[in-house]
Amino acid sequence: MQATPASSKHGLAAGLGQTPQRPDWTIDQGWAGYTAQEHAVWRTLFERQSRLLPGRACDEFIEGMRKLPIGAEQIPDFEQMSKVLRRQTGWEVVAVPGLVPDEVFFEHLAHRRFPAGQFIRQAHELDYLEEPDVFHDVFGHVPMLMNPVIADYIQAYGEGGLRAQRLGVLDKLARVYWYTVEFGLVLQPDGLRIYGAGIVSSFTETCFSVEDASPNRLRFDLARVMRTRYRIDDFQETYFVIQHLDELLGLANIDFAPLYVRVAAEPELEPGDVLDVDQVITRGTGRYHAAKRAI
Ligand code: HBI
Ligand code: FE
Repeated sequence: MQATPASSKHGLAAGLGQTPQRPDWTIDQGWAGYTAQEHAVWRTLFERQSRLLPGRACDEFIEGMRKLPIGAEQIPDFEQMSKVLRRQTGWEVVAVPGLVPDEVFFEHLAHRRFPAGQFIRQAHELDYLEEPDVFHDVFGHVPMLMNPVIADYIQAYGEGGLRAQRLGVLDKLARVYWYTVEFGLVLQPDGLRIYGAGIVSSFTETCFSVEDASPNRLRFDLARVMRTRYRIDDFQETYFVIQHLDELLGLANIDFAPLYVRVAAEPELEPGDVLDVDQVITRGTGRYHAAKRAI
């Protein structure tokens, strides 16, 4: 979920500080070891989001969640979830201590293994944490992995990430992931809905992204997104909107190489920029981020 660890607020993210137990950085989830307090934090987060999401999360998210053994009572057991996930889209969930090196992350995704943080945030940091915990990864990402289009798209992202690293353009591809898998919106017949895990697992950003007047909401365009920087420590200034999840599958079949060349020749864009060529769905007031800059 976060940008490359080096760019996270406090230098190397906690997860990367440790030396890995295994070369692929996976660990045992150790489900029996979760304390009552940790299950209680899960319950608080789960119940808050579950009240917010109907009418705000996309139908595919609600449907995916319904089919999974994920409930309010306890932190889900990854093996039990993986049994359902494998049958549905061939994915499984593996436990990791936190952020793992990019190439390890991509290697897992390319083989339909989703690395999910084993730890859960503390009760005093419900609304912001530096790196993806089990609530962000499991509640935010796993339901969408039940959807065949997203399942194929994220595997393609893994394969693309390994290529992008070799080409030295990982930052461009990471923006595509960020503005879709993490912070993407989709236009349903009954209105704007969330499919991005970073939003759907965030109590405050869920409403901000689809209801607040502050952010821009622009029609998704691949080259445009590749040029656009993003925020890692606050709400997004711009959300990119696709017409249907199938649009992402189209991306999985594009040869990014010529696109990387074209984008490299164009200036990078700030998160709040709006271009004349943009298809604007709502033009934001920018009030939220302006107020923060004013402090
Ligand atoms: N590691 N566990 C974990 N989860 C992530 O979302 C993640 C990561 N490492 C790298 C990373 N994301 C991003 O830097 C890449 O998507 C570029
Ligand atoms: Fe994430």
